[in-house]
Amino acid sequence: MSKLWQARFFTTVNQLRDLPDTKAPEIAFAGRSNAGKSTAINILTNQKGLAFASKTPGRTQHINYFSIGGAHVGQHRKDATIVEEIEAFLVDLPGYGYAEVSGSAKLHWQKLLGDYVQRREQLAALVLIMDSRRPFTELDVQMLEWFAPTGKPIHCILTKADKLNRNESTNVLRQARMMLESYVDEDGEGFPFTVQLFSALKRVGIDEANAKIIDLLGLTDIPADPDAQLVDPVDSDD
Ligand SMILES: Nc1nc2c(ncn2[C@@H]2O[C@H](COP(=O)(O)OP(=O)(O)OP(=O)(O)O)[C@@H](O)[C@H]2O)c(=O)[nH]1
Ligand SMILES: [Mg+2]
Repeated sequence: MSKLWQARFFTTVNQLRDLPDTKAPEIAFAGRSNAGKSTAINILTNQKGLAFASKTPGRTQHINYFSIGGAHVGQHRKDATIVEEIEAFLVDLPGYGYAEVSGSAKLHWQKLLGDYVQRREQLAALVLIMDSRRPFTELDVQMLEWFAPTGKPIHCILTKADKLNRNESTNVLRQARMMLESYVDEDGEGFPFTVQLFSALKRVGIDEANAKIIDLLGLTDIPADPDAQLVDPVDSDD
């Protein structure tokens, strides 16, 4: 059992001006299309279909908000008193880098993502989801560099670690740490960047990611229940 298991669908938005007028801290999952954002949210919330996960890249095309706490919040009940009980939000962002999205739609999303991560005050931290076989693509680095100046933490999750052997996993984690440590501000200070390996399929790194997200959101987790029922892991994609 984790506090994140309380997550429920809250709202979906298509434009920055429609972002919910909420006060609770939020943590956003960003990453390339197909990297495993929605799957990670499903595993962390122990709900198979909460965030849509798919073999077809580009499925998450809106910003989806999931609320934590405020136990009686329903999808259509957004009145102020109920919204106040919400303790935090998980935000599933549309994936970037999806080749078949048309030029103008791509620009729309690129701009929206950039503006959202740079300006959203409620955003406490970013979870950067990357395929462990090809982390830190150009667009991932751009996302990192857009967000770094806010001074807020970035937790990188290297997904699909089940595709790597032990040696490859060790190497990719070490290289990722070196890459993140190479960022320093004008005073030579490092940024609050962290990284871990993750596999939804083999259930690797779930506790670590859970603890990190709970911490970044300033929540207190609820004690683990050894008898809790876990949802099925995902299907491997390729
Ligand atoms: N082998 C393996 N496959 C995974 C893992 N996580 C996700 N996948 C698969 O990767 C594919 C894409 O996962 P999604 O969670 O839909 O990816 P996404 O980042 O939300 O993609 P968009 O919504 O397009 O941005 C699906 O077929 C998943 O089953 C993992 O840990 N291991
Ligand atoms: Mg998705």
